[in-house]
Amino acid sequence: MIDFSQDTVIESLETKKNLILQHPYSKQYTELVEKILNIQRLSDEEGLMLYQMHDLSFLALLADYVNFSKNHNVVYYNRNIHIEPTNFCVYSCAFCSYSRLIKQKDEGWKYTVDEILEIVKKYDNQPITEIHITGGVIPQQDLNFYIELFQKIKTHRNIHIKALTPVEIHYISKKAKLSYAETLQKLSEAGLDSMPGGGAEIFNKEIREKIAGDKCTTEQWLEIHRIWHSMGKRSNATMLYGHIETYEHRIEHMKMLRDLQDEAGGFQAFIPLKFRNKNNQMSHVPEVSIVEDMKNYAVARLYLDNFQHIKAYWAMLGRHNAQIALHFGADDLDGTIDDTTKIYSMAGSEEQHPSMTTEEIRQLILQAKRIPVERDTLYNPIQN
Ligand code: V47
Ligand code: SF4
Repeated sequence: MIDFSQDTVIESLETKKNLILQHPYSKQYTELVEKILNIQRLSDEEGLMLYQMHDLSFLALLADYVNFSKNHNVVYYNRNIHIEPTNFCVYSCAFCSYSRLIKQKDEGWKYTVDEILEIVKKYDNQPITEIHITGGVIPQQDLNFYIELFQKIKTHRNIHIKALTPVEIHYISKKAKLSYAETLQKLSEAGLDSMPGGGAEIFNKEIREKIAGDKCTTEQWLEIHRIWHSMGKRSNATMLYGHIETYEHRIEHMKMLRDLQDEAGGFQAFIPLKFRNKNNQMSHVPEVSIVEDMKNYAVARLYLDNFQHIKAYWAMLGRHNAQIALHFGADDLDGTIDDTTKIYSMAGSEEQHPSMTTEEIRQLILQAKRIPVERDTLYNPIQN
């Protein structure tokens, strides 16, 4: 357990509250501010109102207040690696810079179970606590492939496996002619511990149709997480923002997540993913500004009252921008990664070889005047 001094927490919350009340915007938004200070749920209209505010300093104060009341001064990170079993994909999402169609066979990779095991073995002497496994979707990497993979990893090393989004679960369960529940049960028995948040993109039907029309639907994405949570398991949720969606679509997306969280309760972190426009079918769509990114973190923190953690995924945002996000409601930076993911470097992220030592992550957090805490995937602090 992390030891928080109650006095410090109350004193600092008071200070933060006073800063908010002294801000000129407080007089303009009395009702909204009162709700936020009392940690009450915001309506969709209030969520939109936040998106329409121009003053970043006010949003930062509000989001920081709510984050502080939930997570105090702590910022979490973990030691993890990613494994992307293939970048071939039967789907063709317009924003994806990474996938290759099966016919483009010279441009991609497709690992066997044993090749993946060799990657895992490279980390035998390193204290990583999580392997994050997700990638393209192909017929060869079916349910049996993942069952064998998870069993072999677990036999080799007892490490948390966070793997497979609903996009993959939907595909492999259809192919195996099993229900989602049966598929998830088999994967869980093989060693799947939790699910990452990918594949959510944007839930609005029309926009989803345009950017990710051929993969699992919004309802299927939500249903798979619902079943997973009913098994007592945990997962994350993402939102791909800053492309052709509107603020209304973002609120609609977060509303669906908030409702599911009320019902099923297994989401740990919400992870806004900024659309990066290099090398994909949507390269003509400009990327949004850092101002927009920070606003989005703040609104997510304020609107998603039943999510404990908001993750600023530094591999996507760039480490220095992620550091700033810690003042806009984010309390998690994700992990060390060790240059094991290509999704964002191929889409043009400033992090072309995402890798940080724990010392570097801790420094980023300390520079932001927060307390770094290493966690495992389920947010248990790790004592070093
Ligand atoms: O679903 C793909 C996104 C996601 C682009 O749960 C893009 O801890 C922006 O979900 N621009 C996969 N985004 C990554 C993911 C994730 C990452 C880190 C941590 C966790 C977690 C989950 O990446 C996809 C898609 O939304 N993505 N291409 C792009 N051009
Ligand atoms: Fe395939 Fe995922 Fe890329 Fe879509 S985002 S094309 S499902 S790898």
